[in-house]
Amino acid sequence: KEHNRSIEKYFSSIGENASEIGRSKADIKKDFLHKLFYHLGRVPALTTDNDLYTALALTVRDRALRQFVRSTEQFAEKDARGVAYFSAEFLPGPHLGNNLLNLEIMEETRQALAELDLDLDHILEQEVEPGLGNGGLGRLASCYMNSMATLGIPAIGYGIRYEFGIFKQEIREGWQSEATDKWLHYGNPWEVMRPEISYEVKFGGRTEAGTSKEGKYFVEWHPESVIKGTAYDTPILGYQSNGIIMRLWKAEAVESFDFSIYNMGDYYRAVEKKLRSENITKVLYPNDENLSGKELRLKQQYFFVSCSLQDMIHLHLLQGRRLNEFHEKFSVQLNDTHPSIAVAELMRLLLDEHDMEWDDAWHITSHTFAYTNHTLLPEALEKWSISLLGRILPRHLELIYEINSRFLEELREKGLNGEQIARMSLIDDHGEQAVRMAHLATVGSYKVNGVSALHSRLLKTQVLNDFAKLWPEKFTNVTNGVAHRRFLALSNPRLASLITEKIGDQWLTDLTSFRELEKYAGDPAFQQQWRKVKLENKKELCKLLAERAGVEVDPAMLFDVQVKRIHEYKRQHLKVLHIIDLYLRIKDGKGEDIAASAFIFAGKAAPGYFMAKLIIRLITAVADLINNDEEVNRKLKVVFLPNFNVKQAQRVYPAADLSEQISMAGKEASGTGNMKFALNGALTIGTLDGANVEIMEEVGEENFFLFGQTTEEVQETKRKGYRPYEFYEENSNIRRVLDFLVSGALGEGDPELFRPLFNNLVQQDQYQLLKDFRSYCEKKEEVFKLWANESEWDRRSILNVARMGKFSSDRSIRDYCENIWNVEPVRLRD
Ligand code: B1H
Repeated sequence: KEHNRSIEKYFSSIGENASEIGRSKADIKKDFLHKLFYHLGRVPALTTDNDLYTALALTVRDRALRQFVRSTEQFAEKDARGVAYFSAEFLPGPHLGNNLLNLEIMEETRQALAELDLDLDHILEQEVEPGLGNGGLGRLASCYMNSMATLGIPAIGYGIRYEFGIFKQEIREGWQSEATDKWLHYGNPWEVMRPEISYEVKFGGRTEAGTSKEGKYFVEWHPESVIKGTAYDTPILGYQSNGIIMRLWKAEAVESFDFSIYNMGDYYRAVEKKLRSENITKVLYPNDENLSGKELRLKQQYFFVSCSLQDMIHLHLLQGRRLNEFHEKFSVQLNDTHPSIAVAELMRLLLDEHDMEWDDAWHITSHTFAYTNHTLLPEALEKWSISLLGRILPRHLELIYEINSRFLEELREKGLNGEQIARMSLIDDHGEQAVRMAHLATVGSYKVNGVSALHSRLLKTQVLNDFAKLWPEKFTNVTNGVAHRRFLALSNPRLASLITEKIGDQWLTDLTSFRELEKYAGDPAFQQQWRKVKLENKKELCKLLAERAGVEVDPAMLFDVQVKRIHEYKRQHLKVLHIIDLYLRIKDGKGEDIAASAFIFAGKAAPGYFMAKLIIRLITAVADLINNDEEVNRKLKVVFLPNFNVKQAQRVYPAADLSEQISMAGKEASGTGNMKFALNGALTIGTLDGANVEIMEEVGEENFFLFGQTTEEVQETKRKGYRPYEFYEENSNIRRVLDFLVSGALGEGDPELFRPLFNNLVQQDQYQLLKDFRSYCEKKEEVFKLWANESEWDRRSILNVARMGKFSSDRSIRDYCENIWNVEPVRLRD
């Protein structure tokens, strides 16, 4: 402690003496130049755009780290209970703009740069975002990081530092092609490498049981290999004060990597094997709700979970606490089952490495974890085969068997029958034996939640029904939310200032204050300002569409937008079928009632998901046909915007008039894009699925374009034996559109190109597009009619925004704190 005195003195001066790291224009300018010359070593003539970006990022990172250091000190002082958010995915989006917003130095920075003849917007454009997630699940984790920081929750996010994130999507001859995402190519100014924070993670080998001299049973794991995980910390800011970190682990070889290579003379073979071990954190699996069951994926999951738990135990003991109170000091939130091997890993650490007895270890473990389920899709429910688990994690397989046998015994004592017990077992005995990770997570957690009211209800009544009956109090709901500071204040500055002019800026920390906008919804002058903002945003998006997709769009058109991962259940092709229907009507000379519309799509398809890729091909084929047809293209445009990511998303939501949320009811767990659109003033056309239900409840049925079957109706249709072919035969509209798919009019004249889609819709139509088609088309007629009534459209748009208060991730995090974490926000001193 003694030798730290002067450092401590300096630390507290950082807090007291604001000029140490100033927020004024002059301070920012001075620090920026300092970074440019002394950190990057650049002479002015050779300075690149990336240098300017990096220098500014480093300037801002200093300020972000200051917030983090101060928050951490205060959390420690209070000895507060904290949260560890375990997630295999994070999608933070560009950091720079968001950090400037949260530090409230956007304008000072803009001016400081202007004095140097530099343009902040141009510098912001340079940032390559970390694409360390697939879609909604990863983005949710990042929204939650911002809200936890804002609310003063002692929290840390743990994940994987993938060297290559989600692939870069390019469109070649109408098809998706994938390029590697080299996001680290120019370096990453936001992270701090922590070489001293590293842990060893074991893989493979065998276990050996024994009894100690004192007569204690123990198990030793003799692994085949060991890998080192090193921490990389990125500060994540909350609004106005607090900072927390996202700690991502990178895999590195250790010297004694492979115990089977005894012959140290075989240097090259040893090095080669070592290098292979670094593959663990090379690349993000791009599958999204479509599992691959790959060995490397299991290793990734275990790797980051083991590093994170070891780190937590280390911190806990460092603070002089006893391991028995681990669960009193931490709550660990499992973001889906991807980190659920943590249940077995914490047991292993407590039993094998810290000599605890089973009952104590189980008490701690089952009071530490809470599990969020994000999907009911059967193909996305993780299972790991016993043979793979036994080979990679032999000790964990033993522990899972032991957890299971104790659990099943409990069920027997409760009088459950054999069928029920088999259904609930952690081991699936159908076909190749496998561990059901959702069951492991449920048994090992003290709370389980879904991500919208509907989804949580379906989770309890269907997928985890047996568990919900056994432990009703374990199950709860936390409806998702979005970081409204990023997705409104930062990305839609025009709307943000218009709103602030009217109602003040308290909405930045309390989105429910948007209610005050309701009284202006019918005000013609306000409506006009509202409309003007939207138009300006649309003009900007038009530039992007021209640049990235080569399509010229008239900003006066109705911007009808569907952006999300491409998935059959999300039904992008339902929208396409409707576009074809409109096209054919116009060709027939019957298009008077159709509003001039730009149909905008964006989203990635999993590289191995044939149908999803074919849907992209269909969109680009329809776009080619329509955009090049002089008879139609003043009325309709179709655009596929390539490589949808957070950066693009921030330009799309502010410009949308209509938000498409058209999944088959019961399939979309929540959706979060639906919230971002409505927050930016788009009206929604949607089914009663996921959080759409709650959005409609909030904004009012009369301000929402509802169509399609309910979840119950969908299930009833299926139960009665759905025959899509009957719709094809009986509905001439549907027949005309489907026949068009295989007529040779699309995609270079090959009538077979879209045959698989045609066949699928006519024969199975798992997601009941044909059943919902008529209802969707009818709702679109209503949309067109309303679009003609500008002032009524604007009124509803304003009401939508005014009633979005519930969907801030600040509210979600408060729900987690109250219902799950039992964590109190710490009010921070500045
Ligand atoms: C969601 C996933 C997901 N649910 C597996 N499940 C993955 C599953 O790489 N994998 O293996 C990746 C992602 N993602 C989404 O979560 C839901 O579909 C959305 O409805 C929801 O809004 C989002 C956040 O809760």
